[in-house]
Amino acid sequence: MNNNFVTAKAMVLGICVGLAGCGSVKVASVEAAAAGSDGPANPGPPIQQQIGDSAAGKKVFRFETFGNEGFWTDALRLPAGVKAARVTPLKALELGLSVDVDMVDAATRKTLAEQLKADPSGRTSALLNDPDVTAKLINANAVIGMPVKDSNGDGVLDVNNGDKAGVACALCHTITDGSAFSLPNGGSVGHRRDGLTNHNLNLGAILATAANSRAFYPLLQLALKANGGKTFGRAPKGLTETSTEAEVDAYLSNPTYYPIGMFDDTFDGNGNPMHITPFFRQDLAAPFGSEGTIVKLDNFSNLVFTVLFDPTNLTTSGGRALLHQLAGSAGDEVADNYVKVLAATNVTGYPYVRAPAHSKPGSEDAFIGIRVDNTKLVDLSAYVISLPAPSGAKVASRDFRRGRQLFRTIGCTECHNVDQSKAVPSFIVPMKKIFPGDNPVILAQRDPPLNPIQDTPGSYFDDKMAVLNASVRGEVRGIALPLLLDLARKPVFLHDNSVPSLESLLDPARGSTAPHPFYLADQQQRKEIIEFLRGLDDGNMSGKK
Ligand code: HEC
Ligand code: HEC
Ligand SMILES: [Ca+2]
Ligand SMILES: [Ca+2]
Ligand SMILES: [Ca+2]
Ligand SMILES: [Ca+2]
Repeated sequence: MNNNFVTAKAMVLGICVGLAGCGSVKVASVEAAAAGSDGPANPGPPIQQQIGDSAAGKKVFRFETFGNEGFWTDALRLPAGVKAARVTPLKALELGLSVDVDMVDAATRKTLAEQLKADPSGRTSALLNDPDVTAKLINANAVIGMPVKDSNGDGVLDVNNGDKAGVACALCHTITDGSAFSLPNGGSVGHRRDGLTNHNLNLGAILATAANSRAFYPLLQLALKANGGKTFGRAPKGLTETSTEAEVDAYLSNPTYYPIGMFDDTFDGNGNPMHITPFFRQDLAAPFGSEGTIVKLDNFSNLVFTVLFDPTNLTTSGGRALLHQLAGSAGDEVADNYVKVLAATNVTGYPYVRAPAHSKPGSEDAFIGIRVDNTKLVDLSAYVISLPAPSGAKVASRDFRRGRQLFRTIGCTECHNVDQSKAVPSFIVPMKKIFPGDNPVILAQRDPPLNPIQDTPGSYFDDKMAVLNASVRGEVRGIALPLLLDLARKPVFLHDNSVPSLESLLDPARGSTAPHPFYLADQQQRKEIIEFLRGLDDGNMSGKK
């Protein structure tokens, strides 16, 4: 205990190393931390969500598209690309896609089980190597997150004969229990486990498989004239409105540029994919987005449905207004170029997701001025709030307890709660505090409340926040607190995937100016706190397991 105390004190001071705001850390809070605390003294205002019917919300989560199958099938042409590339079920699993075994017909299930018995790796399974089976699985709505609609109204689902496939929340936010099959580092076949992050999803490669990946233009890493042709992101060169399909595919399918388990959800022309976050217990997670832009869950969902699942909506007057507000002439250029790309690739009849005009265009309720059916949005909220967190890993109770005590005493609770059944603190951790090496260059001024567009060269950590950040709602540019749940399953850490393990996250070797520079020098203590983190769930805090 005494030992811990000394380390604790040194540690709290250690956290300050390299922090510009270090001088302003109050002595009182240092002492409180040394004595041990369960969470930040001022966690910020509690955030309430509007909720509807969770049973109805389950359908929304799994199958609702609001018409985005028009974008995915006619503009991006994903099913055509899957067909042309003769994607086998095994290949689909390698891309990280999952299959809902409950949607697969009994005969196919039986054949698969027999073939897996003969070769548990699945490599020689005739079924898993047959591209026609891929279409069959898609048509059965068994490929998770790619719902097929009876677009031609003939009562049959067939994506190769007039029907369209879209995208639902489940694509990124569901895995299976792998009860029928699980491909190492890939997808699985089994019963759905909604809300859990699909860490193996290779979205970049999936998007590249589409026949017209250029239709994803606003969400690619671009070089814009308004920015003097400069680009930022993980690729050395930005794409343009005249980049070929092959060039776009080369960007998307390179995991160095578009890492696995990540999605670039910002239409800012920057290549800034971020790791998919958990989507269970969303009553605990606000504000939403790693940068905390959005306070209400239904508003976040509306943005996903209206813009991310059909980015052609960015070419509407509401979409253009948002792009202009966020990025001025660069935003206008994205919209203008996007129209050119869509014309050059014969995309017509867009936007596909249409929704009524909202009374507060530009607010977080309707960033581009439209809002899909509110009942479905709040039903969805009810469902993802009802989804339980998975149980923490089984860890040695002695380590768990010692790790928890360390967590309480070395400064972690300046930001995080110990008890993960409590909502995360709602404040935004300012960039300089979470990333002392932040040293941004101002790229453009904007109208208040928006902060200037800025970027720290040489780091990806701040890229997500360059254009879109919590200054939209008058908050600072920084990072929102994450759920510390399901951590044992996480292969990489921090929103930008920059840290390969918990061991590395907490190892002072990363240095005092790195993102999240909160360390334990003692290896044994590091091990204990890691066991605590891995063991965390939303029910084990009082149980003192
Ligand atoms: C293509 C992959 C993908 C799909 C599909 C997807 N999401 Fe996400 N989702 C992400 C990523 C990546 C993040 C992390 C965003 C960040 O860090 O800012 C995320 C984060 C979120 C968050 C924030 C959670 C938090 O704790 O901050 C919410 C809310 C959310 N998604 C809702 C939805 C809804 C609703 C749908 C369906 C309409 C959906 N998502 C579909 C990739 C996806
Ligand atoms: C100044 C506030 C602050 C302090 C102090 C702090 N954290 Fe964090 N922590 C954050 C924020 C914000 C994130 C999200 C960062 C991101 O995703 O980029 C985070 C992320 C994490 C993650 C990664 C979660 C994930 O899903 O990748 C872990 C684990 C973690 N913190 C543990 C700790 C531990 C252990 C300590 C004490 C040694 C600590 N934190 C101290 C603010 C803080
Ligand atoms: Ca049909
Ligand atoms: Ca392609
Ligand atoms: Ca982006
Ligand atoms: Ca940067």
